[in-house]
Amino acid sequence: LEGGLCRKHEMEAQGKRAPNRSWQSVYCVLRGGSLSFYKDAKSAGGAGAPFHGEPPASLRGARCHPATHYKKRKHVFKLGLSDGKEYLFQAKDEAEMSTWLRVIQAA
Ligand code: I3P
Repeated sequence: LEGGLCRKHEMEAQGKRAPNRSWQSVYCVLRGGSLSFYKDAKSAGGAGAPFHGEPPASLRGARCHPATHYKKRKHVFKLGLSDGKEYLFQAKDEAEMSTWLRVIQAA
């Protein structure tokens, strides 16, 4: 699965807030149990560099569920990685959010 989502980086590690907390558009690619981030579809397709040089996020042991506590935007889900990183993602609608949740939870 791949596609554009809005992303907010919440936690850098357990108990450590992420320094850059603004919402950003990222192009997400889920393959081989890892989630990779790119600036856009073009850089994801070619030999493009990952978004801000970020290494792929391993989904092993990750938790992913709707961010029911987050009221500022709709269709937001939360991804918590086993290393303590946490992200919020905003999909364009409920259907898109469900697809990402299902696929991430199955990864
Ligand atoms: C952040 C930006 C985010 C906001 C975040 C701010 O500032 O306004 O939209 O999150 O609040 O720190 P900046 O763009 O200067 O990085 P919300 O949209 O969720 O409020 P936070 O630090 O309370 O997460």
